[in-house]
Amino acid sequence: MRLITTQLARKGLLVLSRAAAFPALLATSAATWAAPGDAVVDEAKRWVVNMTEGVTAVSREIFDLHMLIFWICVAIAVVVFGVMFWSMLMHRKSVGAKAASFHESTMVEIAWTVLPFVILVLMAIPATSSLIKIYDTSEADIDIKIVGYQWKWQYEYLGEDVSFFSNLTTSQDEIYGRAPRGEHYLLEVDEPLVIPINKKVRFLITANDVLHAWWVPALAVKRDAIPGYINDAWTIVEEPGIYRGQCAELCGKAHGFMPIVVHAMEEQDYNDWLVEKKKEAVEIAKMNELILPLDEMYARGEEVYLQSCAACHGVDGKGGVGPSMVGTAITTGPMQGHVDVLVNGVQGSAMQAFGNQLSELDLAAVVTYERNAWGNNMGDMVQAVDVLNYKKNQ
Ligand code: HEC
Ligand SMILES: [Cu+2]
Repeated sequence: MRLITTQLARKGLLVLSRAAAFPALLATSAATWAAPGDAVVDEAKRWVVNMTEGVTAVSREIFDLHMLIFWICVAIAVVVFGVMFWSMLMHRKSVGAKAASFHESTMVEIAWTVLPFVILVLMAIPATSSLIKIYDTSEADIDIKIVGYQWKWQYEYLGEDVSFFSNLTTSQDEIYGRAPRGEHYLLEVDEPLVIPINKKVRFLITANDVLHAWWVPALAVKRDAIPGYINDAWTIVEEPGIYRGQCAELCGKAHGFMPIVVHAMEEQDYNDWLVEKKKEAVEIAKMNELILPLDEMYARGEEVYLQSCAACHGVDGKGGVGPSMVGTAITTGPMQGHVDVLVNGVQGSAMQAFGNQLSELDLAAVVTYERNAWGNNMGDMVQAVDVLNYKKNQ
């Protein structure tokens, strides 16, 4: 208890001393957010309490609207509290003030109904004009479908045959305090969403399992991802840079582990990236035709396992959110059943269908790994072509 009190006191002092430097901090914040690229978290920014300005026309407009309303509130507060304190001071008993004894002033009643009404209508005018802009998703140059999963995002470039998953890359060691935290702790992914600058990008946002929300503050985009329903949003980023965000709807155990990274680049770089991505897809298709020896499948499977499965089944296969993988009827039983769990998931459980999330090669590798790791020692393996055939024949 004493510890908590002293800690609270210390924290309070810190906040007070920081608050004294508040105006200076506001100025630094504007500078950091205006800078393109990946802003380093500096101590000054950590303590900024105002909203951030963002990097798009819409985000700046929202910021200006926020400031406008803020100053209107300040003005109202000054007037109301001013009158209140002035009356208390000038009409106190010790200077002999006598209370007035009137009842029901029609003038006052009308004034305090009409005045707030007028103020609200005045505030609604700029707010509505901003909202209309935010919701105008027409005439987009690029359409990207975003799907929320427990717990990752999938990005699909419509009409381009490019689709991939974006997974958290912060290591388990950092999360459990066994290694120092990196600069982008819990805000880093293996494959960021890539978009070109100065193009209108429309996002079609939905979810595969439960509610999620796609939120990137710097772009002022925050939209719910709802299973069976598509929400849209848009952005035009003006400066190349890396912008980070998070899922903003409580979506289960690893809600804090599905960050968003948007990499905005020059149009030429974006086009090159797209070409590269399409080549990759062709290569993956080729890889699926390979027949690999057991040790290579095992090594590949271990990588896939650590990336996609360990969060639920444990690094050592002993379980967590999901059951243990050691010596179970599935992992040491018939191959067919094992492949089926991976491809189709287990209905109504956290075990999702990985059939369209992992390549056939990766599916085969992870099954091979599970059957041979942690003392399961089955000695058998599956090849990509087997998984492909299984999918075709089911
Ligand atoms: C979001 C958490 C989660 C992730 C990620 C996950 N699983 Fe599962 N898994 C589960 C749960 C929960 C079950 C138990 C399902 C049931 O039977 O109700 C399960 C069941 C299984 C089973 C069958 C268990 C048995 O009885 O032997 C296998 C095999 C399996 N998972 C493999 C994998 C592999 C391989 C991956 C990675 C590609 C993976 N899982 C990723 C949660 C997860
Ligand atoms: Cu989520």
